[in-house]
Amino acid sequence: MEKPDTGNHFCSGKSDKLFPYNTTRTPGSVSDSIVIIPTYNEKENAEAIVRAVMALEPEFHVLIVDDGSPDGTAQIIQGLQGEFPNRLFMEQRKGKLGLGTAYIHGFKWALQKGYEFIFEMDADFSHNPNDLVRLRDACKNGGADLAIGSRYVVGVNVVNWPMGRVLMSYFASYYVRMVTGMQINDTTAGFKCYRDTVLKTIDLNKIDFVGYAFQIEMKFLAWKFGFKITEVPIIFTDRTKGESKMSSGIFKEAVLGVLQMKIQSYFRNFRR
Ligand SMILES: Nc1nc2c(ncn2[C@@H]2O[C@H](COP(=O)(O)OP(=O)(O)O)[C@@H](O)[C@H]2O)c(=O)[nH]1
Ligand SMILES: [Mg+2]
Repeated sequence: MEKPDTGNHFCSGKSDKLFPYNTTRTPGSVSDSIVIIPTYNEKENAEAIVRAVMALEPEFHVLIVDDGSPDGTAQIIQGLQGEFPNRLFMEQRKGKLGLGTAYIHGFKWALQKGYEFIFEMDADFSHNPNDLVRLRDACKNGGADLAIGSRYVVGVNVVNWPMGRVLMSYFASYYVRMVTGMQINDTTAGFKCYRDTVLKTIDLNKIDFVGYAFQIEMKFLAWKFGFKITEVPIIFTDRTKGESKMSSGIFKEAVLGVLQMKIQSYFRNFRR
């Protein structure tokens, strides 16, 4: 009997080219939606987050992009793949290459497979998997090209983060709004649904940021290209298991990077 395509491939990061997007979906898979979940040392959350997405209606597929987690996250995912054939995929990279490049890799993979709705979600349950349905609905039925799970549509919907982190995130969002002019409340959000056209339009090989600032850059480009962006209110809850990978280096990348990004945008053409 032929084994199902587990989708497990080793790769080295930014230089990988999966273009052009001639779609190569495994027969038998029916979903138009794939949730990309980047992981680094998420052994406490890996199984539960996969099961939570797999239990949803309508059907979602999952792509884990693991950066060689030393804690064995990838082995946990491999152990689940037999249970979810043609629904649970994994790409393994050799080391911790950053959240941004993990997503870029995942986007290229998902476009090549022909998914129409491509999601970003954290592995640590800060993003409630049940909200995937509302994000999808905003794109599929609400006409959005990019739906953002937003903490700051009405007030601040963050649970259990230390006050310092809440303030930093809130004012980072404000700073980005001021510098870029984007009318988005939660500019650093990492819970999103992209319509495939957005990711096909943005040149994924030219994304500058590797860390969390990547989230800002993707929104900025989608906005500059004139895509319809909708914010869907969500409640963000701090992780209860495992550790955060946030660092001050990531923060510095964002502060100067956003200014640079804005200046560079004056010299770019955003016609589709
Ligand atoms: N593949 C990959 N995943 C990462 C990397 N850094 C963070 N992550 C994942 O990105 C998500 C968000 O990271 P997290 O540590 O929860 O950040 P925080 O919520 O901002 O504190 C989690 O699923 C992490 O496992 C990385 O360098 N590579
Ligand atoms: Mg987190």
